[in-house]
Amino acid sequence: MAAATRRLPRLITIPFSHYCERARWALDAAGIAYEEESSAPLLHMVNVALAGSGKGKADNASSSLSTPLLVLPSGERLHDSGAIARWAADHAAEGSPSLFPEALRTEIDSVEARLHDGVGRAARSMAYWAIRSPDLFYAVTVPMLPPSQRAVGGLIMGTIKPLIFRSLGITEKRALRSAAKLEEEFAWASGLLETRKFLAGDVFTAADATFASLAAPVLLISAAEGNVAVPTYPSVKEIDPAWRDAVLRLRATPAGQHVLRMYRDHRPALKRAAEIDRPELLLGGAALLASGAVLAIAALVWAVSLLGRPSLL
Ligand SMILES: N[C@@H](CCC(=O)N[C@@H](CS)C(=O)NCC(=O)O)C(=O)O
Repeated sequence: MAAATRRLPRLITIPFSHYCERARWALDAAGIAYEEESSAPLLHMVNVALAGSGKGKADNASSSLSTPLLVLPSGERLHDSGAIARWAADHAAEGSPSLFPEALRTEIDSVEARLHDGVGRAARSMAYWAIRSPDLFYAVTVPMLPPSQRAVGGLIMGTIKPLIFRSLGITEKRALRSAAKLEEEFAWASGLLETRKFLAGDVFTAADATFASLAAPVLLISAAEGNVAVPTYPSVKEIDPAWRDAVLRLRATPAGQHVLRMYRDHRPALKRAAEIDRPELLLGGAALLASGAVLAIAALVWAVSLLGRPSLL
């Protein structure tokens, strides 16, 4: 469908990304129907570029082609999960509860800012590490891809996995640091919950939805526990024993229990009206990989030729 004739907002995602889940939850809660166009990491760059955006740069582990990206029917683009959540609240369907009650806006902003940087990044490192075995990695990611990519999902994710791990610097050491950071952030959130029922006050707000979305890949929130959008996480029993304890410890904290409650009681049904599959992204991704390989070879040839010139030594 041509961009000009689209009537629904288009949410461009990496389907298992927790920042994308934050945006999706906000749209679902606001009762806003949308189309989701998802792709594997790397291919998302092609998709975001084709959508005419390259402006997401909200943390140093995200590129300017980050997801989620919301393309509005007017052509306007929102390229950050927080901006999407605020837009959704401002355009909520009649009768939908507001996730940003006016009286709590300042508190929500401050809780969310801490969650975005603290929980979001640490959760990504720890979760990727915990599912690093090929079997788990494919079981979580491949079924979430659109059909054209799922058909060659093993090949795509097998090629992309080392690139993801290298670009995000995911190692055991980083995962251990992330687990320690998450314990700190969960202790902070548990502290907030000693004096209030929810993270920003006594009602459910965007702060709770954000915390739950960003923590879901670490706590391995399952479909049976209310994870309607990313139902592919393994059970705690399936991950390697070294990480199982860390997950169970986080789940058992008041903050972890809060996340479980948020998914059980507050994760709305999906308002997604359609899932768009764009097979042409596969070609774009192959072209991206091929040009990366050509550049790497050219750089190597250049470096070798420099070393070979005595005048430059
Ligand atoms: N601040 C951004 C962060 C988004 C982000 O880091 N997205 C990840 C998905 S987990 C992504 O698209 N990474 C790939 C990239 O940055 O190109 C937001 O909240 O939307």
